[in-house]
Amino acid sequence: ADVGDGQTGVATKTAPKTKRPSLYKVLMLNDDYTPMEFVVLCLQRFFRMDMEDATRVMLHVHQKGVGVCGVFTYEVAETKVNQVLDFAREHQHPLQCTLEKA
Ligand code: TYC
Repeated sequence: ADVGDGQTGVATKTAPKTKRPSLYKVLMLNDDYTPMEFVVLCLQRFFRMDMEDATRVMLHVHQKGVGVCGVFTYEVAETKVNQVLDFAREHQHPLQCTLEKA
């Protein structure tokens, strides 16, 4: 087929490529000093969990050492990590949070 670009031949179709963004887990880390209620508050405030889910995740981290708060695109995950770290620092708690490729 003449495709109008000065070339002739068999017309081929290229499927429109949509690239899905990589996803990242936000992990909460246990420590001996941050109050349980403060961790629950962080999970409610920055990860939009209700009291029940926030308590379940906090207890999981408390018992296992680490837990997943959610899975997000890089930019969103990074923002949430920084929100938790800033809020913890502000309240002088050693709470740590990080991201990891899903
Ligand atoms: N281990 C803390 C305590 O006993 C509670 C805690 C839970 C701290 C989860 C951090 O990510 C954390 N007060």
